[in-house]
Amino acid sequence: MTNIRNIMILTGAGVSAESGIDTFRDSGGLWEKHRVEDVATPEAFARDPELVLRFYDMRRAAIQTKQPNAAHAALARLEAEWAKRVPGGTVTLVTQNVDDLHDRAGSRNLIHMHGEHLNAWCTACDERVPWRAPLLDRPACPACGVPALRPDIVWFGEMPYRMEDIYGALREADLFVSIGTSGAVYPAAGLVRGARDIGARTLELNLEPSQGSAWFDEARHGPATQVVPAWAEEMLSGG
Ligand code: BV8
Repeated sequence: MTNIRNIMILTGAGVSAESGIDTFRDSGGLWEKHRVEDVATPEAFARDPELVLRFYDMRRAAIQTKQPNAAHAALARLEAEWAKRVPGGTVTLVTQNVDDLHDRAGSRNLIHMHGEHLNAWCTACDERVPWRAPLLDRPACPACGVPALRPDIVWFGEMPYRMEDIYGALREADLFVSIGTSGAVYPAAGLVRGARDIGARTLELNLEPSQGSAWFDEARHGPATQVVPAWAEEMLSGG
């Protein structure tokens, strides 16, 4: 792939599946065990905060026992080495995932558009604080002391984070790559069309065709820990 300077990468639950973190829609996925509207909406939190806090306490504890996999590592390496191969070139990683595996793998130019498990958000003073412990027992906010902490997660009906930064990087992209996502949730699922509109090449790396696969110039199907390192190596070796 020649004359590619700026790469935008969008990841979803599929990139963390081989680290043992449940995806959402696959069989046995999170949404099979819980109705979205019962656990991932502001209305659900108002209606039954205990159910929602227990759901996120379970997932927050679980990710702390998991490790980044070869796909996370390959994306961090691509980011670290791309500018050496293409002076001034950029790699922007936008993730829908709320786990910290991209961060632990070393990705830096990283946008968590749907929030992070390892942060808590105080609805009294609007502070976001690093958080690893449960929230079910309604602990006091370390900043203002009010017991008003909620998961720092973008729920359905809430505006995703840093959309201006995401659209800004999309406008500069020469290549848009979607990895491990079903393309079911917006505005994330609409980014590939934005990429096409500005003339960027589009590539899907996924276990199977996603709901948006028609929008991609190219698709490579297989487990992320296999297709992502091969693609990253190809990009870094000028393939
Ligand atoms: C909003 C945090 C206003 C919570 C999440 C337009 C049309 C229709 C509906 C809408 C629309 N615009 C907005 C909506 C409503 C809604 C929406 O999209 N609903 C859907 C269900 C139709 N969107 C919203 O509410 C969004 N907010 O719109 O605000 C707004 C915004 C902007 C501008 C103006 C107004 C907020 C959405 C965010 C909700 N929060 N996460 C939590 O995690 O608990 S979404 C959550 O679900 C994830 O973050 C992710 O985004 C999505 C799950 O999708 P994936 O990550 O793709 O996972 P999935 O399991 O589905 O697929 C996994 C894929 O991996 C599969 O394809 C599988 O084949 C593959 N795979 C599996 N194993 C592997 C693999 N691939 C490779 N290797 C493997 N080993």
